[in-house]
Amino acid sequence: MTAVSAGLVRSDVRDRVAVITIDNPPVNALGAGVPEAISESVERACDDPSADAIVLIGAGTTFIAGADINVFRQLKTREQSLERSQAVHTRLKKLEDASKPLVAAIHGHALGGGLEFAMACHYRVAVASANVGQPEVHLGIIPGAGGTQRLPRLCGPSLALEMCTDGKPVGACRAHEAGIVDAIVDGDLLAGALTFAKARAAAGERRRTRDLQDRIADRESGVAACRAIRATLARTARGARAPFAAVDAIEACLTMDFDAGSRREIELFADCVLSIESKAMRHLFFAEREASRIPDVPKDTPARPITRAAVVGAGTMGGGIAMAYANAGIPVLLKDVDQQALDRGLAVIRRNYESTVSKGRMTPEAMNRTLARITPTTSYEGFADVDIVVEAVFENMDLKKGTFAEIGAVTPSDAILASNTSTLDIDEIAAASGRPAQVIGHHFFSPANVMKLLEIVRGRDTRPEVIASSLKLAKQLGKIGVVVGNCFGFVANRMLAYYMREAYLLLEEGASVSQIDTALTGFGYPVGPFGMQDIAGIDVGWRIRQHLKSAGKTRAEGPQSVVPDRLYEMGRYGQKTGAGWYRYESGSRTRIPDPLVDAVAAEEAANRGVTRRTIPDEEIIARIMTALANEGARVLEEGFAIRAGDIDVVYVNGFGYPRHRGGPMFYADSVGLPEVLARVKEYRQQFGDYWQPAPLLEKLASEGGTFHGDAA
Ligand code: 3H9
Repeated sequence: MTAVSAGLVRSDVRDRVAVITIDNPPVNALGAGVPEAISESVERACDDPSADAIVLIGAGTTFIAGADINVFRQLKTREQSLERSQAVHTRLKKLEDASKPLVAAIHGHALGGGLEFAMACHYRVAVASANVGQPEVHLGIIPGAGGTQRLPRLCGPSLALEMCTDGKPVGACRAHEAGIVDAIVDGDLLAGALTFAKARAAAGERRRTRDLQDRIADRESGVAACRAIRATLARTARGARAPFAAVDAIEACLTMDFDAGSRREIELFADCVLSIESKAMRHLFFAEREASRIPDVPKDTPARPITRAAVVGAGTMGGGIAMAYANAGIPVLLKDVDQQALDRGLAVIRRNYESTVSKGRMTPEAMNRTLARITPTTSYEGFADVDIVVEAVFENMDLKKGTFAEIGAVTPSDAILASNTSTLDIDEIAAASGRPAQVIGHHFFSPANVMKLLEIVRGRDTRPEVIASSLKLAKQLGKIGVVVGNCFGFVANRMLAYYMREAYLLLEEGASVSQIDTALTGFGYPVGPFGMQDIAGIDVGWRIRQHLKSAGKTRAEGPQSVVPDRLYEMGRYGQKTGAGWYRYESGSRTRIPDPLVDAVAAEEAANRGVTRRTIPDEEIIARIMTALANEGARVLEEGFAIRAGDIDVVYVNGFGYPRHRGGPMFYADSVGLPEVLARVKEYRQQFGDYWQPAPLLEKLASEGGTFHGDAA
């Protein structure tokens, strides 16, 4: 056995097969030096008389997770991008021309450039647990190393279009059925890959993906599939560029030869990688990972394993939280005060799962297994054995305090006591438990079993271990945890109040409900502010406002529109009552604009002495986004969010803020902080002193800085 080591890539020969091992932890990304070292190792293996075939494999837990995402930041001009991509394409063609059978052995992930390297090999074998994918659209780019040209040649245009536009990886078994992977290896991957490679060498077989034509021979139906997916994307990927560019590149694969198609891919890649959309999405990729780094909670802080949980309150939120635990395989007690409330909650949970089953996204067996993890109860029996309790009772301080006093008494002294409150003071709740160091906010977003965000609210006394455990638990639940401070509304709802304030005021000033919602969906939101409230319930906001009034507080500085209160008084709570900001036909969720609501807004405008006018869509976006960024700046300078990126992560994952805009703070940076500041000042002149620039915004704008430093 001979061995050559080049740091990031090792080579040795085993049983007449050269084994090239990529060793670039943590995910074997194709950072500087890695592609070069792979090419050199393959060349050497081709020249090595002691090897008849070559296997490319990853060290550690994965094959290759793709290009190093940091590298894209260095691309400043189109020429640089074109040149770099051309070099990668040339490299992969050379790999494909290897004179000995070249086999990629895949475990973990073969993503992006990782799959592209694998497709430039002659064959691919994988363990069943591996997955392969082209996730580039999640970074605002398209596959840039031949993926859009080789993938359709292996699996046909339909699956290639799906993989390159939704970015979701596919499992090895599906990839095998589709032709992306040639064999599934049972047992040891390297042993299986060696056997496979030796057999190809013995048969004298080598297959270059770029020569394959069968799967793309039916050009007409391929082009029709491109047309169809563009129509779907026009609805589902509003405002995004990359998914459409991916379709264009795959269409080029169907209508041009390999080299011309590759040139098209290189050009489209360059357009995408330099776009603000890609910058925004790359920012979020790193911000979502950075959110788990808390300066005063070191990485090695012990985290309590969560194996048994309890949820108190079986309403909409409590039920959704119990589902999130059950989905993650954690047994959960679900407690409510009486059997009737419990039965109601359980019926909703069952209906939710049944709907998932009816859509083919879950098997009935999996549903029964998951449901069996939820144990309903009307007592605290079993609470002595849980690792965590999540309180999700009605948003009322006295009720929450009473609940915490009870759970403090019945749970182990080191159990985590979490509150799902969205606005109430965590410290006050914590004091009632008798164990404030164990208390923390776990603010889920509705529907709690679906939305990715977990806002983790640290109280004055919360122990670092409880914070570390909460972050780890968020990952276990498939969520992104963001640690925030204990201010009114925390980060998410504190800023939302400003978003809604502007929406209400714009309505009074003359924009219609549907104009405002359409402007925001055009910006990229899945649903506008009024459509969203009709889903969440106008009664929910009304209750919070009542609570605030009695405490002598307001949610956001500035005029408080009474239009939402008027709707509440009319019994218009939203979709659940068939009318809210819109009206709904029985059994339908289609939003039908209702002139009555605009008439109420006009009446209230007259009461406040506001002259109504035609408002351009650009003003709607500018006012709402400026209000968000200005309040975000306050949150940041007051220390309730650790980083601007955390605010972005909260908004994208909690409220459907469009990913391709990077979040409210990133968007402000991309508009330019001097411009954002100028808008605040202009609005102050136009609308009143409640528009006050946040000191941090003023400071950064005057220094030429940004909220994100050099990430923006
Ligand atoms: C591409 O390939 C373009 C090509 O078409 C053409 C090019 C010419 N780069 O997520 P985790 C880091 S575009 C740099 O916590 P997991 C990550 O930041 C790329 N860094 O682990 C984190 O660092 P830290 C297409 C990367 O087990 C650490 O690794 N590929 C990269 O939950 C662990 O990551 C993708 O989009 C990278 N490519 O999930 C795949 N990947 O510890 C992106 C990871 O300092 N990656 N890091 O915070 C993923 O989806 C997940 O990381 C993966 C593992 C599923 C692989």
